[in-house]
Amino acid sequence: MKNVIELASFSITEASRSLLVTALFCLQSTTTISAATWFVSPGGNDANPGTIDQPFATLQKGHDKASSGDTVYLRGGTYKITSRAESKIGISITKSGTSDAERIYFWAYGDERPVLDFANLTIESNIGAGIRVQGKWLHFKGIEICNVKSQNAANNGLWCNPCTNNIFENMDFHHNQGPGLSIANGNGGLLILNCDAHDNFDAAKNGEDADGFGIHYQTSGDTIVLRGCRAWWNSDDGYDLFEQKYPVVVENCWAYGNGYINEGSGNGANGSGFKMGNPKVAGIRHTISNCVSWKNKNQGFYANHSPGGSNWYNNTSYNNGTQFDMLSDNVLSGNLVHVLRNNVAFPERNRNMQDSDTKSNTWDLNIAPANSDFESVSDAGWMGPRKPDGSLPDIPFLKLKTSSKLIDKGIDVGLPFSGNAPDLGAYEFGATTTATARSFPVGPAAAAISLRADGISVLRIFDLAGRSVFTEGMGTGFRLLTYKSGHAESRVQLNLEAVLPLSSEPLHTSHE
Ligand SMILES: [Ca+2]
Ligand SMILES: [Ca+2]
Ligand SMILES: [Ca+2]
Repeated sequence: MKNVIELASFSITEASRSLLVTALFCLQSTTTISAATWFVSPGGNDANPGTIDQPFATLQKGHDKASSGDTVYLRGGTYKITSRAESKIGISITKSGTSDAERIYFWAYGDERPVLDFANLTIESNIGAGIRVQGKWLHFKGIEICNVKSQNAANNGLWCNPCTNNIFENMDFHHNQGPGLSIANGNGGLLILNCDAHDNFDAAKNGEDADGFGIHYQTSGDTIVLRGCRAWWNSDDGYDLFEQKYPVVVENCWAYGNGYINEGSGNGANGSGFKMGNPKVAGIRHTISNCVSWKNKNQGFYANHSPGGSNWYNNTSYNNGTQFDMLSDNVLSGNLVHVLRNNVAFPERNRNMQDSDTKSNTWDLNIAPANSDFESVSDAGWMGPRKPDGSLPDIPFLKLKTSSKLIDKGIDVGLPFSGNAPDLGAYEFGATTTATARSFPVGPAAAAISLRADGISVLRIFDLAGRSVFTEGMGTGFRLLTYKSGHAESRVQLNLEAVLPLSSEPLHTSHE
């Protein structure tokens, strides 16, 4: 049974000015009577009832008990995985949710960090996985997946195949002997948000298959979005769309040092940061925007023989073997050309640009970026902890200085900008906030939004036991209602999306 209760409604009046200002704020609540909450802990027992005081021991058990709408919380600590669901699969996730508002939630509990360590598990080789996901409408959040082994080929950290309508958020896929996160087939509609993939290396294949993030073989359905992800020291490529036959959106992601192993000291295989090519089918136009790629062995941004072009907007390529390489085996023309706008190649070292529609990039404008154009060319801190909302750490690396000659030299491609025109590269000068899209489904829960004395509005979410499981400041200028669920059995689903203006002017909100 399900009914919808009105939580709060707001009207938002945006600050006027000629800046592009967009704001979207929505808050929804649905009540699902039957949703259950299950707990899993490294010290638990699968014979337990799965409560917070008597938790299960394995994610597999939590999954096996869960139904659509349920939440399976993983407590922090290391789970040594020692039994397998199938000969090639450690943990098998086959159940599905029913909709965006009623997923099955496999979440780290609060700020705790569960680590699924497969080092002691033998699984057969060749497209096996630590975890295989086949269900739909699932949401994984806050879980580390590492040390998946393989004897004579590559095995994935997490392999989602077929993969449809799932969310992977704040996950970390590392030190697996194959791709970190591998997506294959299915109907897309995925959000891969604020995830990391690093140090994946398939020694048995000389590193040829271990990409950080791989997305492949989808032919129909809905868009897959990667946002806020990092990929580094993967033996093959950071992000690879090999044989992906449906457009993908990659935005605000980083790639560093791919093609190298052993924390950068050893040689891996291909070594592209963003390998956005599909060598088989023309007319698959991916969009890659606001991404930063640096010190990868080979290309920063690479089209990988694709017979059709993609859109490359406002990316920064720094000190890669090659910066932008639009290699195709065909001569591209008409609507199959690559479209490159507002990108930075620092230094210019591009290849195979002859079939591209390229305007307002550093190389078109004869701008040679220099260290003095940036707040810093040191990447110190890039691997550091993410911000509380899961977004990438805020570091000065490759952000523009006041005096930078890259400011306002771009053209409008539909992305937010400040000043008179878009800047070149991944970071707009003067941008004070970044876009976030978040979802906060929790077990039987309450939420409160309040205004702190300093004017920062704060969203807090509590579980049934009254524990605060989420707290986040949401900036100034919001005046929001306070809500607390009166229904002990209700599930609160908060969908929050706030795209704040690239302006120092606050948003003004009032409730109706
Ligand atoms: Ca390869
Ligand atoms: Ca690859
Ligand atoms: Ca600007």
